[in-house]
This record gives sequence, C-alpha cells and structure tokens, in this order.
Amino acid sequence: MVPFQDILKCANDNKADIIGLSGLITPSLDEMVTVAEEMTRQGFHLPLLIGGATTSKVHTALRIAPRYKGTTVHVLDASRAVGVCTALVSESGAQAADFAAKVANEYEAIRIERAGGAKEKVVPLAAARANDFKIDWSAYVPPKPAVTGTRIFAEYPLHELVERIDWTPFFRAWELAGNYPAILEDPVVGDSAKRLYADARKMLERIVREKWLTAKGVVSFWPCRRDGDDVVLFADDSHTKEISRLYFLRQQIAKRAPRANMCLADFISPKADWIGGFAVTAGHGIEQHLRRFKADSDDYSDILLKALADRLAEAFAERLHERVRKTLWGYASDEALSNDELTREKYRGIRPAPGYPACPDHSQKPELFRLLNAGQNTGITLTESFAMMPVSSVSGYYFAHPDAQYFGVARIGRDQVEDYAKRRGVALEQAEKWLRPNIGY
Ligand code: B12
Repeated sequence: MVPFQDILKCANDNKADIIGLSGLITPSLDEMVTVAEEMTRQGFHLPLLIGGATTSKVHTALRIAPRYKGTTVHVLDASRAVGVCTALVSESGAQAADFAAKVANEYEAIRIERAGGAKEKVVPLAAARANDFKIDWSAYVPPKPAVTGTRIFAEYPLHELVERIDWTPFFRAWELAGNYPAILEDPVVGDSAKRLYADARKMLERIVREKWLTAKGVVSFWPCRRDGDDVVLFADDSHTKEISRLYFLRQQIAKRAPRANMCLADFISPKADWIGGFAVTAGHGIEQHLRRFKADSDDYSDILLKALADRLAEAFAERLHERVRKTLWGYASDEALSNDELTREKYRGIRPAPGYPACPDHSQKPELFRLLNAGQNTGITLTESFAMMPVSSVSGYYFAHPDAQYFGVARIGRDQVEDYAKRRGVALEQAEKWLRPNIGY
C-alpha cells in the first residue's frame, strides 16, 4: 500500500542492495507490477524480492518478473530471505549470476506450463447460472432482524473479546505450527509456544486494563431480494425504494452433478429477504504503543501487539456474528455452542468478507462502508486500494439462510468479467483490474 515513488526514493536514499515488497491482500499484487515497471523505467538493477500471504511464485513468474529487467524472486517465508539475499549479493558476483539464472529458468518454465492451457474447464456464464445453488423459497419465511437501522459499538469491552480469541492463527503468525492448546505440549515447539503464550497473556492483560486499544464496530441489516447475481437493497420492507446493489461473482469451473456453481446471491430469496453488513476494528490507539516500542528498538513487543490486535479484531468479528445470530438479527436465539464448536463454525449463517474467496472483489468495500457509514461510526478508513486502516479491522456481510455456506469463486471467464463490468457500469479494463486474481483467460 506504499506508493512506488516512496519505495524507490527510499531505496535510493538508503543505497539499498535489495528491494523487498510484501503483499497481504490482492490489490497489492497489481501495485507490485507497477513497482516492477517503474524500476525498469528508472534503470534499477537491484534484485526485487516478493513475499506475503497473497503472493505466489506463479503470480511472480507470470506477472511481475516479465516487467522487470533485474532479478525478481518470490520468497515464501521470511526466514528463507536470508539464504536468497546471501546468494543475490555475493561478493564474487558469480554466485549471484548463477542464482539469478536458476530463478529465471524456473520462472520461464512456469510461464511455459501455464501457456499450455488452464487445467480446469471454465463453463459459459449462462451454463453456470443455470447450475446455480437451488433453494426452495416457497416455504421459507425470512427472519426479520430484531434491530432496525444501524447499531454502533463505540467502545466494545475488550475483556469480552479476549475470551473469544482463536489462538491457533496467533501461533501461525509466529510460524509455530500446530493447533492450540495442543501446541503448548508439542515436543518440538511446545516450549517456545508456552513462552510466547505467557508473554501474550501478560500483554493482553495490560491492553485491557490500561485500555491500549479501543474496539469499535457497526452493524446494519437491510431488506433485500436477489436479482440474478446481484442483491438489491431497499430502504424499508415495502421494497419500493432501492438504496443499493451488491454485485457477486459466480463459480464458473465445470462442476460434477449434483454440485452447483455457487454465487452468494443464491442464498438470498428473489422475493423478499434480509442481508446484514458489519465493520469492526480493534486497532484504534495502537500507534502510540508501536511508537514506544520502536523508540526502545523492541521488535518483539511490536510484533506481539500487532498480532494481538489482529486476534482481537477477528474475535470481535466472531463475537458480533454470534450476537447477530442470537439477538441483533435473532434467528438463532437458542444457539448454545462451545468455543470449539464456534471456531469450527457449527452455526447457522455466514459472514463473508470482501476479499475472501466467496466474494474476492475488494472494490465492493466502499459501498459497504457507505451503507454502514463505517468511517464515521467506527473510524475505519479505506486506502485507494481498499485496505482498511487501522490494519486490525474486518468488514463483511451477513447471510442467514441455513444453507448459506462458504466457497471459493476461483477462476472466471471473460463473459462473466464483461457481464460484471456492465452490471457495475465500468469499463472492461477496470473490471479486469479488480478481478485479476480470478481471471481465468
Ligand atoms: C492475520 C490475518 C488478518 C488480520 C490482520 C492482517 C494484517 N495485519 O494486516 C485481520 C484479522 C485483521 C485480517 C483482516 C483482513 N483480511 Co486477512 N488474513 C490474515 C491471515 C489469517 C494471516 C496473515 C498473517 O499475518 N500471516 C502471518 C505472517 C507472518 O505471514 P505472511 O503475511 O504470509 O508473511 C510471511 C511470508 O509471506 C513472508 N513474507 C511476507 N512478506 C514478505 C516480503 C518479503 C520481501 C519476503 C522475502 C517475505 C515476505 O514472511 C512472513 C513470515 O514467513 C491470512 C490468511 C493466511 N493464512 O495467510 C488472511 C488474509 C491475508 N486476509 C485476507 C483478507 C481478504 C482480509 C480482509 C480484506 C477481509 C475483510 N474484508 O475484512 C481484511 C483486510 C484488513 C485490512 N486492514 O485491510 C485474505 C487476502 C487475500 C485476498 N484475496 O486479498 C487472506 C489471504 C485470507 C484468504 N485466504 O482469503 N486478516
């Protein structure tokens, strides 16, 4: 999310040996291509390292490496960066040339393999739509949310969120593999995990007691109905005044019967239904503490606090979803699940988030934010590439139908991209930019 001008200026000012780019959400993938192009244009020769949750060797080989005249390498894991950097900046130069040639050959092989044709067949959009997820709406009575309008949580009690933390991803963020709580007794990583967990608990206690962080959230529900792959939102349940339209994507990979080509709109009744939206953050206030850790060169506490804020944001999203099911929407008032069952999502309804596999287009976030007035109600802002600030934030939709489920849209065809551009009233190139990670042509 850092403009290329800043990155390249910083590299020049600091006489950098290598530039590393890290991408967490898909809009950064395109931005990395821009950085690579600019590096070529400005005559850079430095090696370019690519990493982060949303990046891959294939994307690097196909899209980034061809745009840069120097060496581009995808590095899966930060710890491997040491070996890669050693090879790339070797004193003799020979090792660097060898390494660069090896990577270039490997990426060329990936490009050739990919050019050989896609593996799974993409069916025409019309066929995918005909094979939608069928729900018998005739007997369905959409539950009306108990809350009307918008519910704002200006300062959500942190202690309530602490109980809801899913610790397994916390350990994964520290590259400690294993599920909580078994990980604490693991013969290999158990000791490290125990120490880390104790430190995390200690910091959490201070976060809550001294109010290091402020959690803010907003929830709203709208009357709606399905219109093809769109969901139309109305001002009230007379369904007369349209206030918004959510555009969803449909799976287009050939499916074997009885599996459907799913789209989130399939879980909404074409007659009359309800849909929810939310935005939560646990990141307000973090900056002043990060500044303190930076001044003390305390990287450990810096990472620990960020990881805990992320966990609290995710716990907030989970806790709010539970309150939505039980009271705010209230369609599952008698739900009684253990923490473990909650983590395994044994409940009715889903909360897909723009950027997740079922609705991969991040560009829907501004409209969700407008509907929720999320900027004012939660203090979360969106960058121009749709990242949320503060970082520890989550936003998404609520679907209540018992059959609603998570899935991945995966690869889509040109016909769907054209259709999507038309539905959203944008040029094809714009739609292609938004949907690039899913484009299968
Ligand atoms: C933790 C997490 C969060 C946290 C915070 C993330 C953050 N701090 O920014 C929370 C809960 C807040 C969150 C929110 C969201 N998330 Co999230 N999240 C994750 C998760 C589970 C783990 C990421 C992580 O921290 N891993 C631990 C770190 C250490 O690993 P890493 O980032 O991969 O980095 C390692 C390597 O990649 C490498 N590396 C990284 N960078 C670099 C750079 C170089 C040069 C090198 C050499 C190496 C290197 O080194 C690291 C250590 O080995 C991933 C799923 C996953 N399993 O990866 C999804 C994921 C990143 N999230 C995703 C999404 C969509 C979101 C949201 C947009 C959802 C939403 N609508 O609310 C928001 C966006 C938040 C925002 N601010 O805009 C998607 C992104 C994919 C996409 N299509 O864009 C993912 C991949 C989940 C998925 N499968 O769909 N998320």
